[in-house]
Amino acid sequence: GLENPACDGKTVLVHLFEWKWTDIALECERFLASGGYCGVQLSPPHEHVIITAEYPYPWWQRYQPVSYKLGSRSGTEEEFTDMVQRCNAVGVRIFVDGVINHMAGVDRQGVGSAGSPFDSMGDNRDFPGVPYTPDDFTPRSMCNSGSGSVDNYGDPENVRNCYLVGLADLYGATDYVRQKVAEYFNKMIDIGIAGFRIDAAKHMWPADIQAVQDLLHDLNVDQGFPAGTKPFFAHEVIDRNDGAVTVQEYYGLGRVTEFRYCQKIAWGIQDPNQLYGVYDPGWGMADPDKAFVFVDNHDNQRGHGGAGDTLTHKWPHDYRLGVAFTLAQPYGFTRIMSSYYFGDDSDQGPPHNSDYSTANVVITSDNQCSGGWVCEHRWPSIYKMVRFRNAVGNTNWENYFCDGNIVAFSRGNLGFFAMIKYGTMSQTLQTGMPAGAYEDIVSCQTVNVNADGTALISISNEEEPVLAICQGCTC
Ligand code: LM2
Ligand code: CA
Repeated sequence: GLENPACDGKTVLVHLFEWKWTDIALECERFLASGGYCGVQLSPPHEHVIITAEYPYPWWQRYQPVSYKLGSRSGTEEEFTDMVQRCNAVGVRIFVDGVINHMAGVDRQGVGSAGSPFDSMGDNRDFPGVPYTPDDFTPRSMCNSGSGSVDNYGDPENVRNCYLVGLADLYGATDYVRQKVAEYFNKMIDIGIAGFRIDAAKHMWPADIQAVQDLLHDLNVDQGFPAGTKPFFAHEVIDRNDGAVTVQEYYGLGRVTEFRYCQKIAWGIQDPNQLYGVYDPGWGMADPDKAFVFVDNHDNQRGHGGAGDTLTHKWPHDYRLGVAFTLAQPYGFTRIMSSYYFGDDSDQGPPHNSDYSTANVVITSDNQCSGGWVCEHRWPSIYKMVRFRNAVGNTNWENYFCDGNIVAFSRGNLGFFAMIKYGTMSQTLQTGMPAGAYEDIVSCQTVNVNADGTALISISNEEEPVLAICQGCTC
């Protein structure tokens, strides 16, 4: 379940949440290419509202589009293009967070991040930067809620035709809206991006998304994509068995976010006996070749959409285990979260300079980040497991072992993974691997596999209690 035609056999994306384009270009060149990452999910690149009054520049201002100009808190169109070209040059692909369900909230007016005026107050729907006018928004008569906002997740019409948290809902059934969105997407495809995360896909009709996808260009061959490659899609559908809209409705459009995985992995790290059932089709979870899987995302790590039972960087020990396990097991196409530090304040924006412009990412001498950036994607047991996932491909998991504390399994005969929740271990286990000496890619210690496939498996680092060997992998 790992296919992404834009990824050339690589199997993991990283979301560099709120990073500037200039920093992402550098990160492609200095780390991601050699780290084995297929690509980067960006924060939304479109022009967005700038919020200062009720809160200074919250991260979520970027989920309120003003136009499709490529001028945002992360940088200009020139910087965007330079990033895409430099990342493609080192084989790292760029995936855009597309916010196309809505524009700014109905309590907003002013000037956006690229200088476009807009007025979305009350019944006004004026977005000259696109341009959109009131005709381009879902008629109020199509929404059956008293407030005009989504308030009944049991009713698909309410979910798709009403205004999500008061955000002016685009009328995606119209040719004009479809064309404007496709124009925006095609511009970025022509620059050289590889695909999209579709924000709030649950709040759009699948047929309207399909109509946009039908208008899209193939990926840019001059940027190294094979001829005839369609853009990759991950549709954000928050389905936790708690509403009328299911991920299955979006199968025809690409991959779908699997938020039940976030719960399942958190429960499984809590009680390792539950880990083997982390993919549970009986629970409605998306098919392996449709699921887009992650331990946490920018919303649920801070109590926004789909939150509850979520592991994050705030519990580094358990988080490492959760991400390492996720990368080791076969289910889904995976995305790693890369965060900035925040306290109890779920509105707080990224690290910033005195004028609130986003701060540079700082790389330390031990290849980690500082300056307020967490960079989970550089944590050793995380990025090394990216290599493992690439190496084991589509193999099955076999030789599963769990004693409630140690969890171990092989991936065909290409790789073997072990982790321990508490304490250290030294135990003989079946690795499923051909006899020979391998290097544990996490600790760099040697693992000797015997002729019968068994090996003495030792984990002594309680901070990074993960061991992985794979064919063709070195530490
Ligand atoms: C998403 N997926 O479906 C994003 O992942 C999520 O981060 C977005 O919400 C949401 N959909 C809309 O794109 C975030 C944030 C909300 C925030 C919106 C819009 O989680 O809290 O809503 O972005 O910026 C904010 C205020 C809300 C207000 C609204 C409209 O928090 O109180 O509603 O703006 O002004 C009156
Ligand atoms: Ca909608």
